[in-house]
Amino acid sequence: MPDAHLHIAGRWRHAADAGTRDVVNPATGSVFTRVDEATPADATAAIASARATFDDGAWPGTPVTERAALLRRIADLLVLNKAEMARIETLDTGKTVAESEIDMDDVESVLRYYAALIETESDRVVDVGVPGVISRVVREPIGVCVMIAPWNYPLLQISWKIAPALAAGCTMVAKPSEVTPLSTIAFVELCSRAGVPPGVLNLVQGAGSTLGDALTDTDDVDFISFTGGLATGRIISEVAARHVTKVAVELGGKNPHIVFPDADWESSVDQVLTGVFLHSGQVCSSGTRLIVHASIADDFVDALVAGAEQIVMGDGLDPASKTGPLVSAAQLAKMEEFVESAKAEGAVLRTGGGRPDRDGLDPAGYYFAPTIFDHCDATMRIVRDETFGPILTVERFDTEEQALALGNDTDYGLAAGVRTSDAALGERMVRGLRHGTVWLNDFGYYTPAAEWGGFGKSGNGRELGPTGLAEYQETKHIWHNTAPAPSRWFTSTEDGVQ
Ligand code: TXE
Repeated sequence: MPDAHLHIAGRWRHAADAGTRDVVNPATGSVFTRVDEATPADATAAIASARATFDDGAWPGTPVTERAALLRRIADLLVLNKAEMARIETLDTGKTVAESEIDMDDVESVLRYYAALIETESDRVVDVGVPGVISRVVREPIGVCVMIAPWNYPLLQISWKIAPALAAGCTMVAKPSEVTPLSTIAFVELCSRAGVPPGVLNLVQGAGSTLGDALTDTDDVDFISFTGGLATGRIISEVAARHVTKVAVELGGKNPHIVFPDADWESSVDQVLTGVFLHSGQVCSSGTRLIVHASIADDFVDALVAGAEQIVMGDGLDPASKTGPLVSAAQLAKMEEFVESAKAEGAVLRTGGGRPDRDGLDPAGYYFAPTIFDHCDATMRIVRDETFGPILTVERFDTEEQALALGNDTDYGLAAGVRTSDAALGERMVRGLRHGTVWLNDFGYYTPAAEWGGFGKSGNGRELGPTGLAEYQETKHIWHNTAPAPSRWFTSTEDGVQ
């Protein structure tokens, strides 16, 4: 890790006012390091660096093969440093090292995916039917990009932005969450070592509330890619609209997991549990809403309660831990508040609901037990709002139509799961569900080659896949007349106008 944490114009710097922020280990609640906290002036300097580097033209004009090779060198360096990067991610987020290692593998995959994709891109030739005219549509980098990322998958989420932006030839300013800055700092250092030119990838640290305007309320930015909460997404979209800046926002979800009575029992119990309790539920695609057929609901919920109570919770650095604490005291307080509101609304608490009663957990860590509320309905706040924690709600249905209606009864639309052994029923459901990703007899998986993003208030734009690259590009139509001749529109001899 560098000893200064802002990266502007190729140099590591401290904040203009020398300010810093404490970084807390969620497993212990204690401060273990500090990072520089940028001022708005630092953020403006970072934007200026990205703007000047883009406008200079050297980086956007770099041959595609060189940009692809650079992405692969970053991936190679990440692999070499995987253990340390995973440890940093765990210290910062609380997630288990096994999860952090999977995150690093996924970051590697996205880098290699966009390296390969950019090499296969070609111009589109358009036959305009005019002799001598060569017409083609080319893609060019969109320009200066601002990337604002959340704390649940700090490096993974920002890599979904940095990898396609580098592939496309953009310059950028990245801002990780102030809660989890460390892995992005370490990653930007790897990028520099791999040869990312100065000014291409700038980095600032700090709270969105202080840096947000400097990063978004400007004409110097061409694209803002944001992943985070709905309230922040709204603010950023409004600010960007004033500048007609393109925006893509991923704003989480309230994701249904629908279980029909003919679903495979063992995998359904297993995946409903992992779907909601992995990473203590701090996953935008977490399957927090179980929608289960009434005929199996009681037995199914009993099996889930038994499974939830066996989940080994602990410090993410302990290899025995299967899930870690919540990321912050604020998230813990939010879960406690959700539990109270669910009880007040009449949901039945079956397990969890507070701090886990287990030996060995640091009392100052932000642990919250896997929690299941039965007998919920879609009017309850616990069912409508994104909790972003380990809370499963249970709703029951009798007919296919009811299941579909419940699955779509959400303001969000990021992800959904359906479980049935009837292929025709499954296909009807996956086509009927208004969500950006739908799993049939699986849950939670993704690939860098397929688009990720949401319907409804889960946001707009897509990450990953070819669309995730296109977000960082402009298209340009080039009309080249190889045999120019006058059109004589205004000089026609027939009109006698010579
Ligand atoms: O998010 P914020 P928070 C959801 C989840 C969570 C809630 C709030 O429900 O409980 O959002 O989390 C930056 N201009 N998700 O408060 O504030 C901020 O610094 C520019 C879903 O942590 O949206 C951070 O880098 N930037 C989600 C990023 O926005 C601003 C993942 C996200 O923080 C800003 C995380 C501003 N005005 C939370 N204000 C998902 N989609 O996966 C804040 N930021």
